[in-house]
Amino acid sequence: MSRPAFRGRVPVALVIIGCGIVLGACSRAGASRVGDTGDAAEKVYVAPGKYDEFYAFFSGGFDGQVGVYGLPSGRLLKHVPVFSQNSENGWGYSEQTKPMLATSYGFVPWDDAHHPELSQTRGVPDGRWLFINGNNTPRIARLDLTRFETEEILEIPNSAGNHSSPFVTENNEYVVAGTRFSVPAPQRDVSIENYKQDFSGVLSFVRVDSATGHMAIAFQIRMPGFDYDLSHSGKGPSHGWSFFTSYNSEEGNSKLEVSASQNDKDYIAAINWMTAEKCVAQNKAVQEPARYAHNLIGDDGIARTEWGSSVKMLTPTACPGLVYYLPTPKSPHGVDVDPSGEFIVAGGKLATVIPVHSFSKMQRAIADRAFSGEIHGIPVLKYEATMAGEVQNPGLGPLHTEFDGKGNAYTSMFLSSEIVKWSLKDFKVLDRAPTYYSVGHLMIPGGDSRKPWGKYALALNKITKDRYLPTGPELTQSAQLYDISGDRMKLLLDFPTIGEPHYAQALPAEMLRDRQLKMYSLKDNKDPYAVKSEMKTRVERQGKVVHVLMTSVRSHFMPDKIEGIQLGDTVFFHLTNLEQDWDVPHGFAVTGANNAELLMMPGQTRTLMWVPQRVGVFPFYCTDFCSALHQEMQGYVRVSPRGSKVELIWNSPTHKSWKVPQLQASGEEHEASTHGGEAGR
Ligand code: K7E
Ligand code: CUA
Repeated sequence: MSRPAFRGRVPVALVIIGCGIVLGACSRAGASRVGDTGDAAEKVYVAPGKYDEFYAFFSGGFDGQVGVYGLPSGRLLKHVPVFSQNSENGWGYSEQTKPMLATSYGFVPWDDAHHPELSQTRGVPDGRWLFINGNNTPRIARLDLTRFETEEILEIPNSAGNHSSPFVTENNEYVVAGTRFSVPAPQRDVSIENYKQDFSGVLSFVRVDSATGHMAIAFQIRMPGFDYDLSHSGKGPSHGWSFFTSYNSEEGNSKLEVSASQNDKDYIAAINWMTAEKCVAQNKAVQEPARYAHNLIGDDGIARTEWGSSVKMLTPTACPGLVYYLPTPKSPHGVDVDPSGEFIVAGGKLATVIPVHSFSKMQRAIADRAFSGEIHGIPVLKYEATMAGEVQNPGLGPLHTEFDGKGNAYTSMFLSSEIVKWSLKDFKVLDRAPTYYSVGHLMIPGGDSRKPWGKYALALNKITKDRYLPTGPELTQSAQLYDISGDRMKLLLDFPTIGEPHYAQALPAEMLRDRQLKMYSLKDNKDPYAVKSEMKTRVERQGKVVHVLMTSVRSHFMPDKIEGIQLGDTVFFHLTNLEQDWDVPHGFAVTGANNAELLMMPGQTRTLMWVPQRVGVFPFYCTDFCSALHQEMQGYVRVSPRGSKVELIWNSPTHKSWKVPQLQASGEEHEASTHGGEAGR
């Protein structure tokens, strides 16, 4: 077995100032091997009116969303809101979508999204769904890829920093969720000094319904109080296993840059989820109370929250064979399984080699009980017993590895700012290409699946300075596209990204292109406040709540004059877009609204809550340029003092006279919420 040439610790100081060093080293003069420019331009040029070859899905990092880009052009196709409110289309502001952001902590309109993962069939992306983790308030979201919309968000209890997530198994049996920060689980009032006794690291397995995609927490595993950083699931022969890196096996609770960098090795936790299923079936899991939100958009287009009340908790000692620890040098970050399912590659960010574990050797080591000890009852396999080899002198700061399906691996090197290509045959470095700068994840289309499409590698960079026109202190993040079809990598393109892309996924455009929904069917619109013709538009008062059932069609709203609103009222504008044509949304905004605009897709109903602040007459208008008479698409709402005698009137076709009595004068006070969900208030 190969031995590392240098096994000393990378000084912590180097990590901290690494970017500085790297930036110094990577002067612009070093902008090496940009194909030749003409050649590179041709490879990324997608002529006007032509389509890109791949859809690529980037996490937005601290922007909480998903960015969809075309490759190879790098053109932004869509910004899909997930965990963060989006003023552009009212996501998280409209009454129909507010419940999507419900959590056990209340309404949480932001998160830090790191890892998009395409659903898979037999280990290959199938183009059905995209999963993505919310790190800060632990959640997993599922996007529907016929609409490019978030359809479901599941909160993960007992977790704190849902970082090693979602990482699907071969047939979406599970998406996983490992806690980055260990915490008292369940939460309780203990001293931080009691970390070693009272903190644990919970790993969650979330079942995905194969027909609907609906998620449900199947079981959780209570682990030692390490930081569980990243994950990937087995494939082929290793199907049935999921692998999680951990750092801080020192179980430090402060100043981790030092306290968690003591041990020469940390661990990959190898979880046999098929064994877990057996243990759960044998009632070896303990039902523990846990409150968590499960938010799902229904057939009627309205999000509702259901509350989970318990989880099935497994402990490794109660379920022998469930977990093994694989010692892995130096605070590993990424863990990536090659297309064959045999090699488990770790990115030891402080390590000087890239360690590669062998799944078949791991199986043998388990059978031979080649253990070097145990931690809280979890057997630790001997390092040598599972090692397939180490990639020597790869560079500094290995983080993540992807594969091209042709026997090569590509590892991102954060500190030395490069992508390193190496062979899965002999673990020899074959090529290296600089990145500008400080690459985090990298992505090859299908590169974490059984059948990578290869062709391109994408570097997702942390630092951009000097690559684009400067924009003050805050700079965009950046991606770089490399051609990997030949022996040597060639940089083709730089392009800025929205938010901080941590990971990304991509698949051939033809898998999604012709399956896109073009509009919602007006006929099938089940929103209780939908009006499907202008004849049915109306205004209803229920106590201090006023419902405006309004339509939009090129180029007017119906009604477009409303009087009889009073200060102290809460007004719900329910806008149904009557259009049945592709790419004709209408927008709706009203003066002083404290939330956002609405954007109604054709056939869709969206609801905006408006609490008038002062007496007067206020305009509303369409915000999306929809026709030559878009600027004419406007109206007025009159607000009178509380107790005013002004009658509730509006100008729908059936009520043209302005002398219309109230439709429903129930006089009852109703709660100021129209659509389900606690967060919708
Ligand atoms: Cu390496 Cu959150 Cu996957 Cu960023 S993580 S780089
Ligand atoms: Cu409708 Cu502009």
